[in-house]
Amino acid sequence: MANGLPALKITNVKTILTAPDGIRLVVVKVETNEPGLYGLGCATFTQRPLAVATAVDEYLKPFLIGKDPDRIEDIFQSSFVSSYWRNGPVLNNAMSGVDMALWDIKGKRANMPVYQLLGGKCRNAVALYAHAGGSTFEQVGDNIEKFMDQGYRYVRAQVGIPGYSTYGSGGGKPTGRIWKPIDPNQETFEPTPYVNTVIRLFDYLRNRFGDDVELLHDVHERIPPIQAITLAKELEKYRLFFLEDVFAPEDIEYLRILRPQTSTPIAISELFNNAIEYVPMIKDRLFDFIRVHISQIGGISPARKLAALCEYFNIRTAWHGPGDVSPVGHAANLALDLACYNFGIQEQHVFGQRTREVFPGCPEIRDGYMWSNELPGLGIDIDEELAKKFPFPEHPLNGGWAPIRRLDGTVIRP
Ligand code: GCO
Ligand code: MG
Repeated sequence: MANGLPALKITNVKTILTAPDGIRLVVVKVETNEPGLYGLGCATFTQRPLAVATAVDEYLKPFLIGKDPDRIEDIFQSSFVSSYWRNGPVLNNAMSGVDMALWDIKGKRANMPVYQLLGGKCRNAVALYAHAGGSTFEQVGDNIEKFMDQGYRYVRAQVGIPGYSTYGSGGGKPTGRIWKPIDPNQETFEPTPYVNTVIRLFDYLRNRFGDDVELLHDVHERIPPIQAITLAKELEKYRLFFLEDVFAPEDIEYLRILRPQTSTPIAISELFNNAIEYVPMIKDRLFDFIRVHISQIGGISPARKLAALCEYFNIRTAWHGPGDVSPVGHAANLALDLACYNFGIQEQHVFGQRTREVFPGCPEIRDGYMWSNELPGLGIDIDEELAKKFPFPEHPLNGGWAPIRRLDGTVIRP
């Protein structure tokens, strides 16, 4: 620390784009002037990955080179305002790549896993929920049973709706009349058959399993708010662990109408980017589980504050954990899950062999739990040469989503 200036400096910031299992992942690597000392962060916004790469490579890199990587909070706050306009998914993901990498570096410097820097373990391992889908109730039930046999106490149940494209499950065995869309080539969804089928699904599952398993469901913001309220009320008797994304972010004020009507536990927020979307909802206790996608809000720094805020309102964490969170992002989820008292549940994604080879140290999943490998930092690395062998797959929309429409052709929320 000569002349009061830091000896340790950021020397490079770069994005690594890779898709070992076909899912577009964006990882940021922050390098320092200390040989071998670098950090990794997740910046995966799988529908717009190239926009995030531009934000990192063209804007954050020149802003950060020469800065002290120990000043995580200062780097977060100054990057946040360096674009003046802020809080969007692209810039938040770019900042998350850097923020997680800085926590990784600090952990390596301290020779401690990141969960230690956050206060140490509140629990030995992190309970996971698995995804069980199927085109019939029996298939969904059989898949739930398989997970229970592997030690899972929490399972998300999604069933295909005949004739429609359904989130979380393919197919759907026709049981009644199938209405044809005006345009036969479009992906179609109708809310009413979905709501009716899901209510029957949970009736079937509770009859089959009694109280042996905790059940979850993701509505994926697809239905009109008043039907979502009906669904939440009807499902109350099946005692879900949580019902996710009953409303689109644009409709969250409906939570104020839903809450007095049902005690079905509500999980929401994977689509939130901006603190003003969640802070008012938290202070009014309008949901039970915060589902934020950590890279979408800017990384570990904002997420640890959010978890602490939620703790005072007894809202539990259920950080978003699908396949389009990179293994680095899952390692960040794990660090928070272990250290935050108000942990609720963690969504799991079991990465394929290729992804595990590209990311040595990928969090271990065993007996329905995720475990820390106890390595310093986030405990995860990347084999850059191998990552290059899995470029983003060719796709007409570069990974963007095609629309889903009603029978008459009206586009809906995905
Ligand atoms: C979930 C989610 C995801 C999202 C996906 C979007 O709860 O796991 O809803 O499956 O759809 O992450 O890219
Ligand atoms: Mg979801």
